[in-house]
Amino acid sequence: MKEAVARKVVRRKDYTPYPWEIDQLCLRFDIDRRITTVKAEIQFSRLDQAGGNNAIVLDGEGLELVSVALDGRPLAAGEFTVDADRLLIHRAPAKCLVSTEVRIRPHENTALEGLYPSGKFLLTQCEAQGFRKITYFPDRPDVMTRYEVTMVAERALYPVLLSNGNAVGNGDLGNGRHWVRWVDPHRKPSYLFALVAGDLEFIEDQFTTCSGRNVVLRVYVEKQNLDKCGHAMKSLVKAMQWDQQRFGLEYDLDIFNIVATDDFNMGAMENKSLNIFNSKYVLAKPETATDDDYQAIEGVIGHEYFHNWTGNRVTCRDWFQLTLKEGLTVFRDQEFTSDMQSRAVKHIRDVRDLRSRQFPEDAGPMSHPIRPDEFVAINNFYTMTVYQKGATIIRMVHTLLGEAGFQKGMKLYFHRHDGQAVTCDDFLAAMADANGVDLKRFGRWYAQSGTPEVTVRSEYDARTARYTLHLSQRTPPSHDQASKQALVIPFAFGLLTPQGQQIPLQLPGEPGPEAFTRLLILEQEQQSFVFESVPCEPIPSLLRNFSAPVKVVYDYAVSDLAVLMQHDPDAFIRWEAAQLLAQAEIMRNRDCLAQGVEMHLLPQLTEAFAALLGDRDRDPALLAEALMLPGEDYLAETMKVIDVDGIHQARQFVKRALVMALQELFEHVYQGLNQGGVYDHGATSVARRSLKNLCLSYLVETPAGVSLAEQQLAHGNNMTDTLAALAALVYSGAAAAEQAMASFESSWKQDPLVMDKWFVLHATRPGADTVDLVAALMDHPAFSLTNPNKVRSLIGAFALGNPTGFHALSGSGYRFVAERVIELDRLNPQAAARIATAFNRWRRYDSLRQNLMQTELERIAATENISPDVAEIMSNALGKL
Ligand code: 7MF
Ligand code: ZN
Repeated sequence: MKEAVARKVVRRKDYTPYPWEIDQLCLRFDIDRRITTVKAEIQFSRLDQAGGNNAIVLDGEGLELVSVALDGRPLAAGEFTVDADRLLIHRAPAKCLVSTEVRIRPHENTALEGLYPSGKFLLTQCEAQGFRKITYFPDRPDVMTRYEVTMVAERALYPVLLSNGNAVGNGDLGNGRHWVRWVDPHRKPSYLFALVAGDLEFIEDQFTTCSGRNVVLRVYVEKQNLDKCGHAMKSLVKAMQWDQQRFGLEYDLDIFNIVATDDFNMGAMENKSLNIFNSKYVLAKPETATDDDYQAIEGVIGHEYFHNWTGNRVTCRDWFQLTLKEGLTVFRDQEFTSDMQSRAVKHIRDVRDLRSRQFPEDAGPMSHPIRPDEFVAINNFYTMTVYQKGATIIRMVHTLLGEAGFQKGMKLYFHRHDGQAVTCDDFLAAMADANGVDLKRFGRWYAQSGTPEVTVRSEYDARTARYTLHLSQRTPPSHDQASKQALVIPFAFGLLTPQGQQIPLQLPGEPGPEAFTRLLILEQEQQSFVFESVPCEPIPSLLRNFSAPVKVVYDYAVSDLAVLMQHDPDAFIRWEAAQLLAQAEIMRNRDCLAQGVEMHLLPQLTEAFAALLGDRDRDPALLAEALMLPGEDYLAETMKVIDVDGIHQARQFVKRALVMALQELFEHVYQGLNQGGVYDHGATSVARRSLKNLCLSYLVETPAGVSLAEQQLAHGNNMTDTLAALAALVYSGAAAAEQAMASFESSWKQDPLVMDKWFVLHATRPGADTVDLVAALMDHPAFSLTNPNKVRSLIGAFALGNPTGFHALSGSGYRFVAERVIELDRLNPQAAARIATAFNRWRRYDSLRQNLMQTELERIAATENISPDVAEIMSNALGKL
């Protein structure tokens, strides 16, 4: 198997430009669910002027070729070659027109790539390599052209026919069929092509851009969802406004369409002027969507809209450059959310996500730089690393250059590269040139994988009033790279007195202190920084605002953490201090458990939490983040050999012990925030609900709390409160949980997005027996293995979000997930490969579990006709040490 995979490795260093330019692509779709005919006319011009006749290579997969013609002349057998993934025209003149006709079968397409059905309509997904499942074409992002698309379909079944750009004509064909023609004036790569055909309805709004262009905005959904589109539309208008204000970027067409579908592999897709969304990132009303859902919708709508400049106008030369558009666009959507909501809360959540999901990825067998060097299945590289770490690396550029310098760089980037397909190096060069700085060394972040560790030591000399900080960096060797270089690490730093006052920071040679926070640049393996006139032995405040994606190694005294948690000016540091206190207490109890000593809570954490709960001045949303115990996945990463059950039990113990000690305070805060009244999702109400429901998640560990949760469930008028109460009951193991889940089900069985939440709750209930329930739920009428949201909510949530269930000692969790991966792979390799990553960290567990997981990995790897997607995950997990 390994050789079979190895043969198909694509390498970044092998990039060669496509030798043809394409002036135009005319497509004609004759649409039908069973057989759709696609006619393509492609205008070729040879780029190298070599003259004579040259071969033309076109990508194509699963296409039934009806005919191929060159300059109108049908080609005979010996003049072209077709195989499983290409069409080769042997000899073509320097300027020519290639015409093809193919048949495709959308209703057989369960991979949800190319043209496929969803409900009663048809739609496309082309990123990264889905266009080749629609027609023969050079399906690579550096081939950009203008598209003219004509769609023909039965009017009754497909009244709405959408594609990119402007609708330039339509007509009736008399036989019940009609046609619509679309022209996109902007050149684009094939991955941005889209088509939608079906019986959809829309809501409409409009937006006038800064230069006075009137843009029609539409959100298309199936009829029953028309009442859930308002928030998406509002978010789109906000995103358009924000991109003008903050980045000076204006929309470039007269129409912008969004389509929502229940059947989508990922979050959403930025097709030019025809964005397609997973319905969970469009549909919302208070009764069905939580505050987090509202938040996510705004963020994802922003993300896809922002791609219009970072991705579409300037795109990627090849797929190794994916982070060029994704890291940058995630950075932009993070900034959008930060400007719209709470900057500190957004950053804390992003850091939590990065640490609990990207750090493990980077320490495992799929470790890769944000700009990878090779891949088998490109779909496997839409990763936390490319997206989230990529965004953090853009954030470091922003930190180094400041907002004004960063915007100068963006301006130059667009000035140089608008309309082009470029590389990450081009981006960095624009940033560097616009600011007259050298980012060569910084560029190592693009090439090096793994999470750097920054070890901190310090001395204080009372006699000279000098404080010396020693920083050293080291990136552990990873699966893909044995040796690592020093990186440029912007390290934001401050000092507090033991009473919590800020100390102004003065470096040697400076006439006086400059600021309370200094951005130190660590670029050598080791560097020391001296601070003058430090009046007393201080407490260091390390990596303020999480200024770089690194692990800080420093042994804080518990009393110092208490000071930082209360007094540090940086919200991230205050949060981090609370998390470190909780982490220490959970892991100490884990040790107790392992040594057979009775678990017990030390007073420091209780005192710290009491202080947080009693704090009336802070943003309740920030308090909720601080009071949330670190997750089991994050704690697991801190152990050499992961103790799944010990971590779970110790974390549960600490949670219970905290609420025992602080029950009145939790109740008091809960009651103070549970004032009822009319529901709104303004920032203040959202923040209050988050702290209230955080309190409930503790209180439910007490009998009184269980009745609070039941009352909240009975009287809640919004999904945020309802789901929080239901989750509290389920996770606490309360006897009332089962009845509550049943009645939730009967209320919501018709709503697929709400049922997803119900599946997640079942799948993530801790315990070795959860696997049986998950297996049984596969027969639930609302479940379907062909729908990615269902697969993610039930199987994905179990495999990736339920440590005690998945890692059950019997091996039943592993067996169940392996079987589902194999089953799913036949339908949807991309979805199967995602779930298969649940086994990636197998070497980090005890030998019993290692053996069980290895058996399942080998079983999957040995399956006949396993997809390249899953094969790549398996060969990495098994192959490299
Ligand atoms: C926000 O990046 C952040 C990330 C590819 C599909 C959407 O716009 C996208 C697409 C994957 C994983 C995450 C996201 C997307 C995709 C995503 C969505 C919203 N170009 Br795969
Ligand atoms: Zn994206």
